[in-house]
Amino acid sequence: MTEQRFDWSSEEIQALFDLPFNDLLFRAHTVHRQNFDANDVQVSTLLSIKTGSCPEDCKYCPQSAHYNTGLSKEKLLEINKVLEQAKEAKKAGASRFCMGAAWRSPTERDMPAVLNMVREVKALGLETCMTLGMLKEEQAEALADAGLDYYNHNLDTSAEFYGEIITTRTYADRLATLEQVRKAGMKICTGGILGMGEQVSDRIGLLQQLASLQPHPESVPLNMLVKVPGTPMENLEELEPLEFIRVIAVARILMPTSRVRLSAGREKLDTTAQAIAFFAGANSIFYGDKLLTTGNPEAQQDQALFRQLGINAQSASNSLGEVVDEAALLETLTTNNALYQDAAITRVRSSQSARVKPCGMVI
Ligand code: SAM
Ligand code: DTB
Ligand code: SF4
Repeated sequence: MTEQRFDWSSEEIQALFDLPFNDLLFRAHTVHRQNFDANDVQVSTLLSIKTGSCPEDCKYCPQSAHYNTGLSKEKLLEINKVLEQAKEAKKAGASRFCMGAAWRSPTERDMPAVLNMVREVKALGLETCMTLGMLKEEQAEALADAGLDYYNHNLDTSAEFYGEIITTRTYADRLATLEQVRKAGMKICTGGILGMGEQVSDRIGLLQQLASLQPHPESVPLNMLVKVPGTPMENLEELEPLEFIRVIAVARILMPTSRVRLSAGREKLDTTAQAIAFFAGANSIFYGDKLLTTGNPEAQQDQALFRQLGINAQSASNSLGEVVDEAALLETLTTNNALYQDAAITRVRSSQSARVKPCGMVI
């Protein structure tokens, strides 16, 4: 394992950004291999449990009530709808189910329903993650007691640039919630968005802040801005994929044992760019055709990508240590899921050597 550091200076991080691309990639991939199976990628599926009309003014977000993006206001989803989606996600191969709400913070009235979602989704054998906005100490404790594994709360950018993106809360508010999450004993999922018009110094500031968290966040989602019409960021210049990959590589070097997630924006990355991102150290993705309100590559497309690259999807049952029942899996694939009724089934039937993951993802 690589030594973990929490005191990276901005000059040291700048020096990594300044490396020739091949040197940076070689270094990041070396760190990656020292700490992970380089062909293993964790897959999470997202569900928006409460969509739209958020009081916050995050300039990138289609769900902010400050902008007209055509989203209709929705109530908190009922538990049965959440469980339906969670079961589908598990069947399709996700190991973690991430539930997101367009809230500044959850109200006391919302908490019982949210806690119930955590308990019920966990009972399906999935890891659980929620992103609900700012948390008070008691709320973080209640989520942890219900069995929530991860809490997502992104820092989004540097402290310096933050005020240009969001005015309704502060960077310090964000850090305070992460502190509560840690204190309650949950794992932290925190990262940012690239392509919001930030300088390289802001990317450095974000990564430096993330890498100063002790221990490092278990999960670091790096999102490429999804430019949604109606938001103030809809016409920003497209982020160059190689610049995005550079950020992934530096994140891998700074936080050697964290899962770095190639998050929103994958629809804009072709197969080659995604392959390089995995080489640079990304080892987690959002899987399923929808993020919260915007699109994501189709599951079938990701399965093809994983097959092509020889990537193994870390699965729910894997993480629970269950044994694979290939007959049951084949039954699931043939009867329940149109997604797999082509090459995947042929592979399971015809080949002893087909790498069938316990989750049902055939690659
Ligand atoms: N309201 C909660 C919050 O802000 O923490 C949870 C939901 S919010 C949609 C979760 C994260 O999604 C944000 O922190 C941001 O990083 C990401 N996000 C939102 N809109 C995005 C966009 N257009 N492109 C990329 N990432 C986005
Ligand atoms: C994260 O870092 N990215 C996800 C998740 N955490 C909650 C959200 C991406 C949202 C993209 C815009 C949308 O679909 O609404
Ligand atoms: Fe609300 Fe979260 Fe969107 Fe900001 S990012 S507007 S807090 S849903």
